[in-house]
Amino acid sequence: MRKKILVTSALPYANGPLHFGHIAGAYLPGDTYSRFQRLQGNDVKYFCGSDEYGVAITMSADIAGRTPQEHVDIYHEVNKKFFETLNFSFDHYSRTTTSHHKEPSQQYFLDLLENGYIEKKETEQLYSEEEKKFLADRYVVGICPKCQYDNARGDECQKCGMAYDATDLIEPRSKIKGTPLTLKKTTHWFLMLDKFKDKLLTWLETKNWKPNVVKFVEHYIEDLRPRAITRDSKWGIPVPLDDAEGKVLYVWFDAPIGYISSSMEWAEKQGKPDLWKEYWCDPDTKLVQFIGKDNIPFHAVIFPAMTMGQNQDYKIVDELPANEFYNLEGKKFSKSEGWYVDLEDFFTKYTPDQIRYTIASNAPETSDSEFCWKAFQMHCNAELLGKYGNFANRTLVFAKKNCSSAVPKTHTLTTIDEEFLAGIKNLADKAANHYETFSIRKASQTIMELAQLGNVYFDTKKPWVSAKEGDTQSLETAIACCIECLKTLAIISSPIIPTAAQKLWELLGYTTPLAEQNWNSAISTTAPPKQQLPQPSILFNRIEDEQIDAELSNLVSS
Ligand code: B3M
Ligand code: ZN
Repeated sequence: MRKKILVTSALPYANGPLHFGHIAGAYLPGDTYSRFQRLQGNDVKYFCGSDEYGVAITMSADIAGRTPQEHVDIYHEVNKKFFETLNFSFDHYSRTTTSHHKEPSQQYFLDLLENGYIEKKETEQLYSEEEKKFLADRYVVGICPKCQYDNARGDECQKCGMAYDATDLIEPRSKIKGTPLTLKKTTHWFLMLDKFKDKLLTWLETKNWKPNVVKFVEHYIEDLRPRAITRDSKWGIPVPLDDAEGKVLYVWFDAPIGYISSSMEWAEKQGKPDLWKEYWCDPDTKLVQFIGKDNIPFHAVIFPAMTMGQNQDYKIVDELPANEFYNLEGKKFSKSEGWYVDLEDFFTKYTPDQIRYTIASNAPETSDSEFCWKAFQMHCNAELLGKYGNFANRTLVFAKKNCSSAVPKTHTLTTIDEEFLAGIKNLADKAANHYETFSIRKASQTIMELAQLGNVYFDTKKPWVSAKEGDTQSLETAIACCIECLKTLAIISSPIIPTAAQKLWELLGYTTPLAEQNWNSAISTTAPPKQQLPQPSILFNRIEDEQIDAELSNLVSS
């Protein structure tokens, strides 16, 4: 039965270049899942977009000497280009400054206010006498109330992950000026999160999420408190009230609604402005949201609570496969500290499939992991080239020479042949289960298991000996079985390495796009004998030691 599946990946801030850590956390997992579910014949819509409000933007814009709009206009395009280069298959990539975003964001606020879940309060907020303005979030640094880290950010501690209000910091000071801050009365509107505690706990019990997510959420829900959801700023969605001059919605209030506004913009571009409702307002839709672990509170607690408290029948997240962090050679990616990989330079030498496969192979699904240049070389040379590419090349070159560049007939199957064909089917089913359960690390291992099964079968059958002995039937059967393996390899690898998989699909003589196939029928339909096989060509390049040595010395010297 065809299912409707809504997939989202966290909206990246439009305030600077993205890096491999972003790919590993929310984007490669979301893209592989979307590609897999499309192959399963499901009706998938994959939405994302740039997150363009909040202090992360205004601070970066200030430092760059730009207006916030000028700044996000630059980095929205940088984000889009990054994702296009990596072949992420969004149905739409929007931005929260789109005109579609204001109405649903203000509707959420007004509904929550009307339903008694937002309260106006006069409170004391942090004020900078020197800058003559209230400061919040990342404009503030101080001592973390939980782990005492002395340079903790104003919205969450980058050391222990605790999320809090800037007023919770000990000895708060201005991030820009370094000056101490005082408390001054101001009015803000608070989301009464504590009112959702029982509803959230009951809802959470219906989820079968990863232990790292459940543990974090249960702990977070224990201490739910009213949370300020407005800010003193000119940059953001205006608070839709007459007495809220100079106040905007807190970025984390409007950003998750960006998934909905992205789908609204998509629907309009389809010429069917209400089409988005068929996904967001259908209880049978499955909503799967891919994020990094630092976004768990907002996606597992705050946005679900907001949606419970407003009046539209929007879906609330069904699956939340949050990933841990992905580092670089043992340390966090940091452009400011020169500890990063320049992606412009990277893609002049390596391919998107090589980095997609490498990240999938040690994806941070249950614990932090990292990118290492030596491991990258191993994954590309020993696996992509040595197993996957080698099996494809030896089979297709042999077929060109001994089977007139066509898929040969299958004659009487021996036990080895039958076991091989059964093994192919078994590994395809394993791969499907891994994709279904968000385990792209295991899926990438299964892909290589299948490639290796093919290489071992080729070595065992020795078709080159059959050719010498004139045993055409054995030779043809062996190559026909190898082509079945390659066809299945193309299908099960396409969510992770779509470009190479499509190329292999074409090398097997197929002319319709692989992405439009149905997983089960493509795997169970034998390649037709006499199907013409194009000129074989290589699928992956080798990476030489000198290249990796240069990358490592470049990393150290930068
Ligand atoms: N932009 C935080 C981040 O980039 C934020 C995600 C929003 S998802 C609605 O990690
Ligand atoms: Zn801390």
